[in-house]
Amino acid sequence: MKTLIRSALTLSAAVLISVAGAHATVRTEGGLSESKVGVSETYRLNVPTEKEISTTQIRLVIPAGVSVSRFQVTPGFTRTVTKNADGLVTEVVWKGRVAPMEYARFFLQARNPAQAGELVWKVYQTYSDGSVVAWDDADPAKGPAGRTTVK
Ligand SMILES: [Cu+2]
Repeated sequence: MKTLIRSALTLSAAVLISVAGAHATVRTEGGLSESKVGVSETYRLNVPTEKEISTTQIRLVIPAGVSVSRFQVTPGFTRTVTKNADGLVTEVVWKGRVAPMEYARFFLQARNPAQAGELVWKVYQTYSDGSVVAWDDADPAKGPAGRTTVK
């Protein structure tokens, strides 16, 4: 009986840790948080569903100075792109379904800014009940934005 309780506790602790670590993130394709000035880079947006209901929409705001050129096809998702007057992609919305215990990955190719600095990637994750989780640093402890150091 003692063993059973202990393993149940260990299991719930492990679940808590994995949920806490599972934020929506933007990294390079290789999983890095840094890249180089002016190069073409492949970025990976990773979105885990952290509730008991599905994620239905993901909105990504492209940092200023980043020039998106191409998207990898993501089966099961539709994509809507917003561009500014210069033809640069400023925002991307994917609609589809990421069920509980699943994560989705979206890949895009982009040219980095010509100047060194920090890219801040804001992500807004909508669930099937209409609730939105903002990964935009509005509350950095709960919803940190994705970051890439360009140097
Ligand atoms: Cu999380």
